[in-house]
Amino acid sequence: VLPVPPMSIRFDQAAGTLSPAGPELTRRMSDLEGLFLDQNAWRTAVADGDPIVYSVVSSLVPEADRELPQSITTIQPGSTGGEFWMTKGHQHPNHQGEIYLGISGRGGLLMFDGTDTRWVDMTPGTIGYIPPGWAHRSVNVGGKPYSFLAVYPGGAGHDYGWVLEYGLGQRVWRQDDGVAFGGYFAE
Ligand code: S6P
Ligand code: ZN
Repeated sequence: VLPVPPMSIRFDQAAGTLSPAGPELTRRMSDLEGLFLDQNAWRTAVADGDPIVYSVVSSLVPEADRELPQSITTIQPGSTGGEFWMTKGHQHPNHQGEIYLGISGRGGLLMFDGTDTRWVDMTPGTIGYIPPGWAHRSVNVGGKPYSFLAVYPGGAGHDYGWVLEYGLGQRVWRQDDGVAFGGYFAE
């Protein structure tokens, strides 16, 4: 892993880019297998153009012990089977904390420690804190793209299997007048 010097990093909000730029990632509907409760609606959305659900741009700071990498995630507005578009969600295997800063749009931070579920409304300027041991997923509950900055310990790692097995405690549903929460697993 190459060390990086002290530096500033520019975020161009209109273009959604960081410079200097590190790795970029695009997650399409097909990358979200097994995450929406309504599997038929998910399959239909994959067949119907397989839209981009979210993208992540990262700075050059490496994911290595003692470093503090950052990334900006932008989730597109939408819902599948009534469930708001969201990130896959993960647990940090080494149980390390993380902070998010809302940049634009309206979203939320869903956290689950295996027993309790917490929801933090995220609007521009909100700092959301994810304590060690809390799996987390971001959800766009608005009509425009939702972007946030994440800063996390470089050695934290990302366990996506944890969420497939244990879920996130709650699901976030689109309602005429806003947002509704429901149980994670089908009855
Ligand atoms: C990393 C941090 C975020 C997410 C990103 C995408 O620890 O929590 O940068 O990686 O929001 O979500 P996911 O669940 O696909 O990694
Ligand atoms: Zn994380």
